[in-house]
Amino acid sequence: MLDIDSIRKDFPFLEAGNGKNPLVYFDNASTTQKPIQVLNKLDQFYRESNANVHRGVYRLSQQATESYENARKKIADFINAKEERSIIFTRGTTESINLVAYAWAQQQLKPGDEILITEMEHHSNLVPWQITAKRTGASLKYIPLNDNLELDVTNLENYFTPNTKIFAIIHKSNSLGKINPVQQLIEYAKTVGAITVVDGAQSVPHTAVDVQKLDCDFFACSGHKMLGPTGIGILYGKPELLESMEPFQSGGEMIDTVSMTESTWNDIPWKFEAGTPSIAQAVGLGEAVDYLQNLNMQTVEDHIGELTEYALENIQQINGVKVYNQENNRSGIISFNVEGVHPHDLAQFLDQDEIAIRTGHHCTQPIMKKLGVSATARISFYIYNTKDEIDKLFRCMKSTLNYFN
Ligand code: 7TS
Repeated sequence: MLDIDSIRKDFPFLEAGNGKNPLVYFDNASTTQKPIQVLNKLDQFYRESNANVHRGVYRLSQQATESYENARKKIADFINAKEERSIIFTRGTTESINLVAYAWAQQQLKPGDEILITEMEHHSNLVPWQITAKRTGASLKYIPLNDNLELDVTNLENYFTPNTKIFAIIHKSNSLGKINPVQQLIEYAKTVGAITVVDGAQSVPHTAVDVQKLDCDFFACSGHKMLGPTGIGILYGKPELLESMEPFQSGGEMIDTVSMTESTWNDIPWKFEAGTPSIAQAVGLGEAVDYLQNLNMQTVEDHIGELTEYALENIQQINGVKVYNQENNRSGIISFNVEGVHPHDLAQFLDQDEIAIRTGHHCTQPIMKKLGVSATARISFYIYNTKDEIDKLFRCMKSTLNYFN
């Protein structure tokens, strides 16, 4: 079990509140708050060891390089990547997926090829593939959601064909909390020879991910959704694939030799890290990973699962609430609507009690279309959330609904 009292002491942000009420923060799928350990690490980096990486021979530059590369090692361990050179630092999941779309797919695909995604994707794992399809002449197909809002995995041969060259899938849905059977789908994708991309933005913060076990070709995630700073994310790629690819962006850092007419490329991962990277942010993410590992990811997952079950049980007792996707294999994220109340109005009322929930389409407009709504209210949990906070949310929701009725 997590020691929540002790964890909450690490998050001064939660104490601030609006003067009357402490903050109840239920928008963790958007971004998480940062523990004091990460804040201190960033502060210490800028105060004591700020320098650019991979350049100077002076002490500070070497220290900064060491901290930056050490963060890479921590992240490789965290997702069980076999080699550190598989870990590319990016700005986040969005940039990681774009890297694969631009530097792999747009170089490889041609008319007749197929890109396969799902109807559950965040726009970050949809729009880059639409653009890629347009540019290459490949066609974009998707695995649809069934009436239970699960991926229809019954007749996979309908979606995977010998022309499927790339299969990109969301690991855990940011609007439904659904955990997809990615391992099974990756196995299937391999039978048709497709390259596989997993959007792990919502899975890595909640559960122990093992990229070797998944055996995906690429895996993307964001630091800021797992206690780390903004501006830093990860693309994991199998080394042989990364080696075979052309660079994504170009300039300093990513080169080996440069003449006035041509250049050769640095080794991976640096071939994909053009320019000065987000150094302090990477170091901060390394600290966040240490924090999560100290808690133990299984314990983190259990805590989030327990909060989800508790919330799902209790939300049913509120009149007029419709919860989307209550079936199995979902955790951490609950989307719902209340009859007769626009989710934005609900969120504004809750905000007066310093309760932060997300409303909108959650960058998943196709899912909203499937649900037949333009927006939902969404609560999403993390390590510092408690059942008391859930009780408070539902108490406030009930009084808000009384106001409307
Ligand atoms: N993929 C998934 C599944 C996500 O949930 C998000 C962000 C992204 C990709 C993009 O991540 P970024 O760090 O590059 O922006 N999801 C959300 C959300 O649910 N609310 O705000 C951002």
